[in-house]
Amino acid sequence: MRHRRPLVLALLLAGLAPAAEFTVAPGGRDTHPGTRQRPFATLARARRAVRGLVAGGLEGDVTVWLREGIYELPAPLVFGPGDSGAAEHAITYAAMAGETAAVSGGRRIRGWRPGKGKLWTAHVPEAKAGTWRFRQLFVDGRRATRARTPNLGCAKDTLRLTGAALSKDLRTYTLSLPEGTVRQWRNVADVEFVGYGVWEVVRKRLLAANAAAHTVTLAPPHINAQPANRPKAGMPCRLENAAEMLDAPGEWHLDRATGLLTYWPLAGQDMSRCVASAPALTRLVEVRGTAARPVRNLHFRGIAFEQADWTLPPMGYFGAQACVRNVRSWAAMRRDWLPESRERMDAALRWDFARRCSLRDGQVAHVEGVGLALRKGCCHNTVEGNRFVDIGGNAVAVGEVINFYYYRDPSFTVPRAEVPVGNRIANNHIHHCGVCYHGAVGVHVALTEGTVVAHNLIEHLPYTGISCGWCWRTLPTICKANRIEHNHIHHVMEWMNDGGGIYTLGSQPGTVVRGNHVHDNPGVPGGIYLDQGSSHIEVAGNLVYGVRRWINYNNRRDGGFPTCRVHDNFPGPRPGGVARVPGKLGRAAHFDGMGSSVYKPHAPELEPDHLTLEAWVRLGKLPAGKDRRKWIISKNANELADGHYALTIRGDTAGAYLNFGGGNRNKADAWSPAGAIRPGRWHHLAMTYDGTDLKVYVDAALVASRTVGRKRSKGKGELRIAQRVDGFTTLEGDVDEARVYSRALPAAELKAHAADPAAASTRGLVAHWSFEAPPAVPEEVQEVIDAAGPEPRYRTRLLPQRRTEP
Ligand SMILES: [Ca+2]
Ligand SMILES: [Ca+2]
Repeated sequence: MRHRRPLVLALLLAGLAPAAEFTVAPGGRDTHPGTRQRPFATLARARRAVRGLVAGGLEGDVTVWLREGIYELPAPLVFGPGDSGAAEHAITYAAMAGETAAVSGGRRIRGWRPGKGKLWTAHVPEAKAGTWRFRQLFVDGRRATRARTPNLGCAKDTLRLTGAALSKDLRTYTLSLPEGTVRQWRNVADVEFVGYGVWEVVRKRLLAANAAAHTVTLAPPHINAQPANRPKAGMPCRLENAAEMLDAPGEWHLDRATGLLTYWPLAGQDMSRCVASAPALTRLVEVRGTAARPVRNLHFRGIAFEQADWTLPPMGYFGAQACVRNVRSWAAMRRDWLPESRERMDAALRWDFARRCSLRDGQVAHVEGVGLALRKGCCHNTVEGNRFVDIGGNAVAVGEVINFYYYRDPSFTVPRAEVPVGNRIANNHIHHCGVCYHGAVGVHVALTEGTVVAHNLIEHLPYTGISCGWCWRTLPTICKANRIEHNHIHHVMEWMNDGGGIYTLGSQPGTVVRGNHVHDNPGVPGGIYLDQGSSHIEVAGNLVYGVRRWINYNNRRDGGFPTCRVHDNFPGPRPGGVARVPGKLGRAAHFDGMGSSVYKPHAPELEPDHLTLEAWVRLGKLPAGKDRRKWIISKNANELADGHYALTIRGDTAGAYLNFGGGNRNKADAWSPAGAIRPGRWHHLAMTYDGTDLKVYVDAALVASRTVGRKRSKGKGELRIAQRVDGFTTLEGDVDEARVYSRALPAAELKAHAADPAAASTRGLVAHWSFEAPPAVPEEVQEVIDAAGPEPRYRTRLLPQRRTEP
């Protein structure tokens, strides 16, 4: 290094630190000096070159540039203290500007030949030799489906267990399946059972199958899992990984005994040209510092990390929560709280004792396990501007989960050096993750201090969006001062229940859940969920709609509830989200059947003794399914609630409800004959009540009448259009010129309305929706939407899609 001194001196005199750089390119050589003109070929070689600089003492920043291409790793890249930057000098591995560099654990699979029918095959000698057993296959960058039954995407894509029995000695686990689903599969030991519990899944290999008895036996060892997620009659499930299950386009199977890989290409895929690959590694990058020598100031920028497997353990996977699995039986675990009771799913990018490091503007994709884990002693790291997509487990996990000493010994504390402090997960786009393990979450913040999860766009996940905390009691832990703010979370909870857009656990003094925009999550309860032990948490300024329950308190019994401050939130209807379409008169509202509705708060004039509800309604298709009822206009909870009134439809019939005192006994309803409503056509619907008769009209014709003769009892609930007031069901269709009158309009008047929508009477009119202009979004609600953003705000660059979407 001595010969560089004059240069160093000159730069220092000029006020500049000397920077070093190396270049890596797929066409390079590791015997090259690593310059732009003569680049290295591998990242390991570049790391060795950087290590030389680190050993000599860094004198400036170091950058390793990755030129365009795929870097297949022979082994995980490990960055230890010898690869660390210094407090003032950063080490950065970055894709060259405008170029796409992918670091991959995958191996190309070549030699595809046409096989039987539409199948193609390739030989994988390493599989036959037992050195490579992969669980994922990607064809032109698209995840192929491990042969399964029932097939992915078919109307009934799960089976239901008809029974499950685990012997007392935990040795024999037998599951009963519907008739015709169990076969004598050739490689039965490779077949896996996947069962969907309430919020986690079970995945187990089979030991045997009995087609005649419709039963399968699971491969030991077993545990008696958490009751809600334990196999039992009625549990939705599927089976996968038998050659006999390969019966649909997109499915693949690897026969381990022969090394024969079989694939049924999707339409448009020509296997003589497609790039097929499968992961040969379970980890891609490890940052492996120690408490005494953390790895500092090390950065990864603009790089796509792709293709890592996660091997199913011999016991299989009994999910506890958020990709943490139970390895001991539920009862024993609760009795002893042993630290070894639970284990985390491993991550493709796994960091320990990383300080002020970062992962920016890159991508993590095509992983079976967790995407990125910031574990023990990771502090002040930044994960910003990345895209996480097609990940089997959690996209991002921060902090430790297994500190059962908190339960066993309340004086227990985690050594300060191990506490993850001040990590920032911001402006990432996390979507279509949890694809292999549906109990996965987008961002899992476990026991941490000062983690910031902000401005992320999180969508299309099977379970919770952001989960924060890891202790089912209110006892103090290291967990505190986390900030979950201004995230936009939608279409999560697509498979599982008992979770939400944002979910918390345990005591977390100083934690805030603020300004998040959460909507359209079908699973229950779906909004913001303060689960067991949640205490000392502030929930403010969040906008939540299109969910079953905007906030759910499961911390009432353990005393957490009174310590939380929940204020100034915006739960309720979709802000301005009801689209306008050409209507019967001017414009109409189009309701999407996904929770959009119009609401009006309670007002005394909406509770007349006599009333008329009328509206023009046009349905693209008639409601189908088990319960075909839809509420057009309704007030006061539901038909069993005191004071409820409603104009409704049920399939192709029109109807009405009234309730006089609450309960089924006090419910009155009337329904038209079948066929009253036809799809694609505007109908004028009305219900009237004159204190004696409840009547229903379709296109001004009286189609149902019922004598009730009771005085209306008045409610104080809100009124909704296109949704039953309690959110139970939502109309999909168009509604125009909806009106409420404080009198029962006679047939002649309704006839005039039906003949001329512009000529409606104003006498006794108490409410009218013409749907000409979308309602104004209140300023404070618009601020929440803008702050969270439709896209992450600070993302500098989205990697070009080199490959097809999953
Ligand atoms: Ca199949
Ligand atoms: Ca109108």
